[in-house]
Amino acid sequence: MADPRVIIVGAGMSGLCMAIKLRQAGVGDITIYEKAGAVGGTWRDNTYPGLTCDVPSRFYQFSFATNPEWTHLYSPGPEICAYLDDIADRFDVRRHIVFGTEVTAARHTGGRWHVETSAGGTDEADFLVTATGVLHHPRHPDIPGLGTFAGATFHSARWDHDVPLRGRRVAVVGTGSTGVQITADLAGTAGRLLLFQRTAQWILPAPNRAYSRFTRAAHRRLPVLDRLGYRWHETVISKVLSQAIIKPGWQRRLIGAMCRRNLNKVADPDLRRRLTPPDEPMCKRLIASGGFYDAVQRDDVELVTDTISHVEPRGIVTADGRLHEADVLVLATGFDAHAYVRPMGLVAPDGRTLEEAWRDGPRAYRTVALPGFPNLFFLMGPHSPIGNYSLIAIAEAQAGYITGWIRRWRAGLVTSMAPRADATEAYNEAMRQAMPRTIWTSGCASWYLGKDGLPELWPWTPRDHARMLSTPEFAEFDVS
Ligand code: N01
Repeated sequence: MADPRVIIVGAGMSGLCMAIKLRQAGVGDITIYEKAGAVGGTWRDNTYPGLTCDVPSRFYQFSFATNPEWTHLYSPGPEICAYLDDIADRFDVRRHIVFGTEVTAARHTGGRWHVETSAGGTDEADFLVTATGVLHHPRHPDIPGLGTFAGATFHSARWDHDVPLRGRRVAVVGTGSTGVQITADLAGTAGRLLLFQRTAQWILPAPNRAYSRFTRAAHRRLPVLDRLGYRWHETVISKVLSQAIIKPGWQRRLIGAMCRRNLNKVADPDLRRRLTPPDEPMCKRLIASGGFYDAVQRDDVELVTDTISHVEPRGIVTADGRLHEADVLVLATGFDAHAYVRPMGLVAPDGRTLEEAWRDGPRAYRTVALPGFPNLFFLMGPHSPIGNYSLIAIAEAQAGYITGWIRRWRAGLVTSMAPRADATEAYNEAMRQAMPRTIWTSGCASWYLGKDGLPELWPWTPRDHARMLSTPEFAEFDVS
């Protein structure tokens, strides 16, 4: 049996998952190119204060490598990063990783993918798998005068830990999951915290309880508890939150009521009014936080809801002409979620580029493959079910599916495979038909929406996604 050569781009959670699945299938000729110097992807890049995964730890982990040592219901970011670092060694995939090397281009010619790297090198492989993440490119707001600010300015995903915050005036722009977590954590440390909110967001109450030493010892001794914990959280999220998002029903009413009740914790009617979102709960990605409303009611925290006019050296000026003086300016303004895979330039055998294929927005076959681009697979590709769910579970389903195709190559059944254009179009049309039932189309702006105004998310349950990927439809592929 010939051993296929596989190049994986990115050593974040999903790249590691892919490599592990391949190794478990007996595929050993793997290279993972990672542009940074460490594994962990988003959990390596994001180090802001308060960084916590808002999916429970017992579910936000590999099903085949559960960790009894989680310290909290919701894991702090550094713990997840350490977990992924450990996984790279435990499953012996670190030796496949080439650090500090970015794949800049890849072209499919002569039946193989030919790859160019930032180091000036070239490589080739039978399969190319991109594991480049979703929220990777920080979005810098277009605020006039931003560059004139006299203090330190940085994006939340590029936190500058050399900048002292204790006792200083910190301005945070943005109230997405990131801005909310930063606010809950920095309140009380910063001398004064100014939170600039453009659109209020709904917040699901999520107090983060610590696991006792007893609980951890019990999980260490009885691995079945880890498995039960995984199954429990997966079931609750799948049966309640995922259902609430994709269709009307009691789940949607329940989550909405929980968010509205949570907002009532804000005692001051004017502050409560300003924190009341104009849209439905879950229209934007739902935020989960235990401490935000307490933080924002503190005397040393100010919620600013006037539109930002510009930045000047001393601080931020709002449309009412008021200058909000600050020493540090944090941009919690999110990411370019649609820059999937790019700027890497991919070229199909017929010369078509990925940029051309995705001119109207990223589209794929079943989230993992693209017509005309043989032996190319995506992890976290277009329309993956990434909202309020464990991305690790999704990566496992996708990596399992991709491994299935690589096994067939290895068995000599196929050498080239790409989904058919008509099957891809039928699948995308079914998604478009299903979108109006989802909460994302109920009227709000969010990073979920693509160029055509439609959500770039999976409109069914993550369990449906896993089911879909469990059985490859050979008839929907052009193979040779
Ligand atoms: O980014 P966002 P994020 N002037 O795009 C505001 C994941 N995540 O980094 O709503 C003023 O959600 C913008 O305002 P508006 C998670 O998937 C996961 O917070 O557009 N404000 C908004 O308030 C999440 O969804 C965890 O009106 C401006 C904010 O900036 C995703 O990352 C933790 C502005 C951006 O919110 C992104 O979250 C953290 C401007 N010019 C993040 N431009 C977990 O726990 C933008 N804004 C797993």
